Amino acid sequence: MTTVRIIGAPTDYGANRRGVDMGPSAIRYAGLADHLADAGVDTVDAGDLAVPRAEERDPDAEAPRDGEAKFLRETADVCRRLADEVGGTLAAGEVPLALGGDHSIAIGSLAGSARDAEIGAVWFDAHADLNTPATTPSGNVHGMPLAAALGLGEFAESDWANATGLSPENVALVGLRSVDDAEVEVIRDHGFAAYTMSDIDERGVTDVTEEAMAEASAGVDGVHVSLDLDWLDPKEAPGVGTPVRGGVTYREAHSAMESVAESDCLRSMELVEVNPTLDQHNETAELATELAASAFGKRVL
Ligand code: B3U
Ligand code: MN
Ligand code: MN
Repeated sequence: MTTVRIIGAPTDYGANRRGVDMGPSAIRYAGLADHLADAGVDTVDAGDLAVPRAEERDPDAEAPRDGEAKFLRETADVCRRLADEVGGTLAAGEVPLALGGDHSIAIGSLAGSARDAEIGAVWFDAHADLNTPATTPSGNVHGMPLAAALGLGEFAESDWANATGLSPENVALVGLRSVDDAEVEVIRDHGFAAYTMSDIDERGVTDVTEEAMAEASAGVDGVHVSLDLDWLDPKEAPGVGTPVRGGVTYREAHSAMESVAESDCLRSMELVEVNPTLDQHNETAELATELAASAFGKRVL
């Protein structure tokens, strides 16, 4: 039987709003372990990484200039430790499920997942997360994790961000609807498989997800699935820091996660950007747990 190891990464260093650090608690409280049991997997909870609160850090110690990455040193510290947890989980024959926290944690998940392997990544997100410290409009690292893992721009020389086992041919982005100009260029230059909401409207979410999983898994050991809850429409998932109208519905999200399970190449996963301070009755956290269960194979019959 598959064993899923739950690893909490309660960081909000990479986000523009506080509160997303409470995501791991909210997701556990929503019944993650029970939902995963329904999917027929065993779970082990590794607890949370220790993450000092942002207020305890001196914001002036490393104040970024306009557009630079904020809290990059703190993010590197969290991601190094998360990469060790994720890498160790895989080495022990278990499947890591990281709970954010903001999307910057994906830098650690990807580094850990790609430690001794070639991997692909499928990015379910309204955003492309392909900014670098040079192109970011916000300074927020949660807009950069895919660029960091691919070693783009300033991340090329990084000893903690660049996941060398992940190559651009095995990256697919699904559900795009808020992409910065610099990110459009990166997508074009690298030829990523990138599916917008229009593609989902035209082709259906199952078709698109099956193709994304096939592209990401071609010739590699397995696929990391990164699920940013702002992929869903804000009506379904109000508890996120950067909601964008026009996202997928509850049913579409489940269909996509069922396609993830059917692809049978899920290697590691993360649930990110759940912000309980913006949520209604924990419904975004509940949705995250249900979607994880679908991705790990839960079915009605
Ligand atoms: N692309 C913008 C906005 C953004 C990206 N990811 C989130 N927001 N959650 C940026 O700041 O890089
Ligand atoms: Mn994201
Ligand atoms: Mn997003």
